[in-house]
Amino acid sequence: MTELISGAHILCRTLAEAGVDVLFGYPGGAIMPFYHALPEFPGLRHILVRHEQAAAHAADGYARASGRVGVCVATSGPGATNLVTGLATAHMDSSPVVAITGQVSRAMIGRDAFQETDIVGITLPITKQSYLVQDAAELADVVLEAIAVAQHGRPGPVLIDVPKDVQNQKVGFAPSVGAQHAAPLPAAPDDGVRHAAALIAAAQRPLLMVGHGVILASAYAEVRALAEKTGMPVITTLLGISAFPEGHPLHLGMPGMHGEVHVNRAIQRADLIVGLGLRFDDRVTGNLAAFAPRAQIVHVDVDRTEIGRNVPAAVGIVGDAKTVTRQLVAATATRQCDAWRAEIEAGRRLPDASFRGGMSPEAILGAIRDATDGACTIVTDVGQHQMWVAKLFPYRRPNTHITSGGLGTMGFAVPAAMGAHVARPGEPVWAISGDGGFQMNMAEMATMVQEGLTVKLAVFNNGYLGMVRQWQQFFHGKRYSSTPIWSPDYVKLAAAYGIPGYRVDDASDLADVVGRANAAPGPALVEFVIEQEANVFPMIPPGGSLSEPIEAAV
Ligand SMILES: Cc1ncc(C[n+]2csc(CCOP(=O)(O)OP(=O)(O)O)c2C)c(N)n1
Repeated sequence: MTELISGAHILCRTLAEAGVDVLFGYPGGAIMPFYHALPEFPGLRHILVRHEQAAAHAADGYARASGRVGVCVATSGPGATNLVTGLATAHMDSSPVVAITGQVSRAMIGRDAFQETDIVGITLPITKQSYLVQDAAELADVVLEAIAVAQHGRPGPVLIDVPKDVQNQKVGFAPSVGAQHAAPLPAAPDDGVRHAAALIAAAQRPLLMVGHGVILASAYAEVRALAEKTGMPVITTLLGISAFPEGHPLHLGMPGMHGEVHVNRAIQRADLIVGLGLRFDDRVTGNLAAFAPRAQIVHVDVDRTEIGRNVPAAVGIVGDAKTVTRQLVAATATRQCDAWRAEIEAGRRLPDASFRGGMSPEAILGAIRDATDGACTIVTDVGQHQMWVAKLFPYRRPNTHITSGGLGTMGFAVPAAMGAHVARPGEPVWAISGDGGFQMNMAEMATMVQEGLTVKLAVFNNGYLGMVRQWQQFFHGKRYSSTPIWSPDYVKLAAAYGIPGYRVDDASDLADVVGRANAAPGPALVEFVIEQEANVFPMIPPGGSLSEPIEAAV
């Protein structure tokens, strides 16, 4: 039966009926009708953040941890523009986020009205799709389509801009949940799979390179089966970390700018690289002209436009990682690569975190692993600590490493960890940040307290914007221009928010303090005082080839 309800009610109702149960947002003038309707939908939990950027990152973290769409809400103008960094982050990392923004009323659009911004125009290049909804009668279909588009194929963010008068407009509403908007994914062509299987059978030095697409498609078992059937050593990109068990004998580690030397050397010697769900971006390849000079490349990606974009593919297969890998497992003959593995292993060294003992990254991350029994989700920020975590944390379960890979967004960890916690309320979630990135979104501690979000906050305090300082050390003659950074007293800061805060500057306290912080009932903050000028090694200079790592302090 058709009933007369407002656009705001249609929005809430359609979200709830589509299975959305949490929104991260912040109100304001142009979105007030939506917020007026919201309390009538108790199934929609609203989490009030302290900055809209955090709403977008939290929705992104929720999406990555849950495999479902993450939703954020903001008002027009500054509210909407504050979402932009979060949407760009989600776009670069293929995360299904739906953003709902208020817009000035239709009659005011184009008049430089108060808090008017063309957010559809601004976000066009960083969303899969953006809608300006001009009629409330279209809202239900737009919301359902947006949710489908965000998740379909290669996931990504979608924006729905709703003028205030459209939120107030009353129209007849007939629920249409269940409508199918997404076209089916293309089936992987058999000849591509057969060709790839033939290349795998013939290769002397094959590698399997695993990216975010494997996590997005939950293709863990399939990838493991392919690796074990063929003996191909496995490399996991930054966003592919936790897609393959760390301790598995076939696992090599991370490639690229801060990848281990034996991993990059294997790439340079390989005669075949089977890339599953990755972009071959510049942080992975280094100088493209010198990348994997002997390798043919099989590139599997759900996004047709990625194939051949950065590296030429001998075989390109369009399809999701789970389907295609399953087909590859069926098509490949059993083989092993013992000689090749022995050649790689001969060059393997321990990951070099540039200093040992004391307050080393290994010791800190080991304490977090021990306190959580390894059963935690780690969300990292951007910088040196991010690379240390990527290289050193022993991930045991799939999809337990969340980071901003493509955009490299400082400030991501704290709010994204809030979203991850909402998606996984029963397990520890640790946000690991540097002193720079933490200060970008530390106001979200208030959100955690108000909303009861149990996120553990680790701050690696080296007194610098460490990764930039490291570049200055190597490429700018040690001119530390604007990279020393002052911090507040984090223990007092935590106290001001009413949460436990700890400072550790002696490794002998690590186990005790991290254990207490992890066991505390709500959020807790631990500041780790680390060596100021530690570096992340090895390092490929920007634009350099994977064959030319800087391996130690100079
Ligand atoms: C929003 C944003 N601004 C600037 C940068 C450039 N950047 C990359 S790493 C980095 C330093 C990070 O310092 P910190 O958070 O203290 O972490 P550390 O590297 O010391 O572990 C900067 C400034 C960025 N990635 N993101």
